[in-house]
Amino acid sequence: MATMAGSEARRTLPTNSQWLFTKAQRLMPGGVNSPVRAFRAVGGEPLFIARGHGSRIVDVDGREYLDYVLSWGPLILGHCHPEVVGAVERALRDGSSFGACTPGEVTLAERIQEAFPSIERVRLVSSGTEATLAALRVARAATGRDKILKFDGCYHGHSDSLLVKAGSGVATLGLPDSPGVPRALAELTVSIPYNDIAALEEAFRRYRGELAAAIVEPVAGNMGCVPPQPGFLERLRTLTAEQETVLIFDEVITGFRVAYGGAQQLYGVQPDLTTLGKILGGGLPVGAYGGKARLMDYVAPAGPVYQAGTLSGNPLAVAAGIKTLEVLRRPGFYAGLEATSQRLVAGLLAAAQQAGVPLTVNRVGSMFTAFFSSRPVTDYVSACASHTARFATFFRGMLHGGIYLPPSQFETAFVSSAHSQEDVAVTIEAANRAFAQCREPSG
Ligand code: KE4
Repeated sequence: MATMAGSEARRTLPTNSQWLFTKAQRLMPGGVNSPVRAFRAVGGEPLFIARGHGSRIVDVDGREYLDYVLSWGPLILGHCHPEVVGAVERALRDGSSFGACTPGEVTLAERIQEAFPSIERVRLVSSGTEATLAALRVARAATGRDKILKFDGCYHGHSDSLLVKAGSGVATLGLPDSPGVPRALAELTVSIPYNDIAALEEAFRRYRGELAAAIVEPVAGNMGCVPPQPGFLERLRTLTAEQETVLIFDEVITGFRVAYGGAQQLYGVQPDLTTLGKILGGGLPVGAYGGKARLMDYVAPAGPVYQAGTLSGNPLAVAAGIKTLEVLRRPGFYAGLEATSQRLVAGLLAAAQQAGVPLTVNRVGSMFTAFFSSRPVTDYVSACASHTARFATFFRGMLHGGIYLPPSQFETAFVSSAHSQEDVAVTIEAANRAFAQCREPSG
C-alpha cells in the first residue's frame, strides 16, 4: 500500500505559474488584471510571464513560447526591440513624468498627423478606452445628439456607452452588456450587425438625424479578425456624412498595424475622428483620439468638452512610440511583415486541410484569426458559429508545442517583424501536431 510519503512524492509540485495564480486569485478579481488573460475561454490556468525577447516570451518556469499575442497588438516590433529599449532608457534618465508639456508629445502628434491626414488635431491619453469614450463625448457635444451606433462583436474598451449589446430585433435600442451599465444609458446605443448594409440603412432611416456618432472597428479584431466587406465602410461614410453623424474609426488595433496609416489608408475611407492606441505606445500605455479641427477644438481647454489625464503624453510612452513609428517608416517594413504573415497563414491552412479539420482564416496584413468553422466568418453571428471547443483543444496543443496564441477564439493573433522564417516553420510544425488532436474521433 502506498505510504503517505510515497503518495506525496507522486503528486507533482505546482509550477511557479500555478503557485502565483493561486496567490493572485486571493488578491485580484479572477487573479488577473484583464479578464481575457485568465484563460477561461480555453481552460487551464494562465501562464505568468517573466520576460520577452524578439518573437518569444519566457514564463516563470523557464518555458519559452513563440508569441502571437504580442501584448494584444502593441509589439509589432517584437519584445524588447533594442532601439525602443534604448529610447525609453534615455527618456527615463531625464524623468518619468512631469504632468507638463514636453517636446516629445509635440513630435508624436506630428508623426500621427503625418500618418493620418484626417487627423488635424490629436489628444494623447493613456488607453484605448479613454480614447473612445472621449471621442464619443466630442461627437455628442458637437452634434447636440445623444444616440450612438456601434456594431455587434466590435469592442471599443469598457466605457458604459460601449458595453452595450444589440437589442431584440435589428437596429433596436441597446441593452447593457455588463451589470453596472445603466439601462437608460444603454438605450442610447444602437448596435447592429457588422458588414450588414441593409441593417445600416435601416438604422439611419429609423434614427434619422438622431445619431451623434457611428463607431466602428474598420477591420474588426474583437470577434476575431473580420475584414470589412466591399462597400461596407464606404456606405457607412456616405450615410454618416448625409446625416452629419460623426464617423469614428476605432483604429486602436488597426492603426499602424494593417498599414502605417491604418485601415483608413488601406481602404481609402476617411473618418471624422480616429482613435488610436497599442502600437502608438510601443508597449507602454498610450491612447489617442483626433480628427477634424472643427470637432477636436471642442476639447478643453480649447473648448468646453472636458477630458484630462495625469499621465497623458507620458514621456516614456511617447519615447517608445516615437521610436516605434520611426522603425515602421523604414523601407520594406510592411512588405516583410506581409510576407511572413502570408506564409504563416498558408501553412496553417495546409496543416488543417492535411488533418481534415475545417478551418477558416481571416487575415488583414499581420493580424489574423483561425476560426474553427467551415463557413466564411463575416460578422459576430458567423464568428460565434465557430467550434470553440475545438479552438480550445488547438490552443492547448499549440501551447504544449511552445506556441502562445490569443486564449480566445474571438481575439486576433498578431505577427511581428521579429518573427523569422524559422519561427513560422516551427509554428506550422506545432500546428500539424495540434490539428491532429482536433480531428473528430474516427468511427
Ligand atoms: P484599452 O483600454 O484596452 O487600451 O483599449 C480598448 C480597446 C479599444 N478599441 C479596440 C479596437 C480594442 O481592441 C481595445 C482593446 N483590445 C483588447 C483586446 N482585444 C485589449 C486586451 C484586454 O482587454 O485585455
